Amino acid sequence: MSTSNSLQAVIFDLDGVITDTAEYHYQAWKALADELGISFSREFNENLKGVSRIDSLKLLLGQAASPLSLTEEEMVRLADRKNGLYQKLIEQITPADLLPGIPEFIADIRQRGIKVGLASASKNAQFVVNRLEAEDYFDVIVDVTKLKRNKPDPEIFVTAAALLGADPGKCIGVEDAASGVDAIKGAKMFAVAVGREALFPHADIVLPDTSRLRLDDLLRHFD
Ligand code: B16
Ligand code: MG
Repeated sequence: MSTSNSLQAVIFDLDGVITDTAEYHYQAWKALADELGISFSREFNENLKGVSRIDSLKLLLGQAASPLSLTEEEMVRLADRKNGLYQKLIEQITPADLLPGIPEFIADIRQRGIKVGLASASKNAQFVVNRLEAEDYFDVIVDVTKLKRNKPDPEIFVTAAALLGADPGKCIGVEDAASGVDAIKGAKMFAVAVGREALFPHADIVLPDTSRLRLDDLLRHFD
C-alpha cells in the first residue's frame, strides 16, 4: 500500500457517485414533465445533474413547446411536487444501493489517514446517507442550505476542504456531473469524473463507472 506525498482529502458528490439517486432524480423530473406535457429526455437530463432543484425546474420548463409564464409561487409548488415524488423513491434505498466499489474505495482512503468529505447539492443528502447507513464514511457533510452559490460555483468544494482542514490543491473531487467537475476545477482540486468521457472535457481523469475507482491509480496521476 503506497502513501501519498500530498493528498489530504477526497471529496465526493453524492447523487450518481455514492449511490444512483441520479436515476431517481431523473424519474421524478420525468414524471413532472409528463404531467406538464413537456418532453424530457435522458439526454437533456444530463444538464440537470448537480444543478439545484429550482434551477433544474427552470431548465425543464425551458423545454416547453410554447413559453410558460409561471409565478414564483407556482414554481415553488412544482419544485415541491418533484421533491415529493423524489422523496417517495429514496425511501426504498438500502445499503445495497451503494454503487460498486464505493465501500472499498472509501475504506482504502480512510485506512491511509486521508479525510473524506461529501459535497452534494441535494437538500436530501443527509436522508440518503442515513438510508445507505454510510454516516461513518464521511468526516464532513457540507450543509447545502448554508451555501450562497450552486455548482458550478466552487463554493461547496472549497467549503468541504475548509471544514476538513485541507488545502484545496491537495484534494481530489469525484463527480458525475459536468457542473460538478467545473466546481471542482474552480476550487483548484484534481477532478475525477464518473461517466461517459465525452461529457467531461474539463476533468483530469474520466472513469466509466465507480467500480474503477482505485486510490493507487489516482495517486499516480495526482502526486
Ligand atoms: P434536491 P449532487 C444534486 O445532487 C443532483 O445531482 C441534482 O440532480 C439535484 O437537482 C440537486 O442535487 C438538488 O437536489 O432537490 O434533493 O435538493 O449530485 O450534487 O449530490
Ligand atoms: Mg451528482
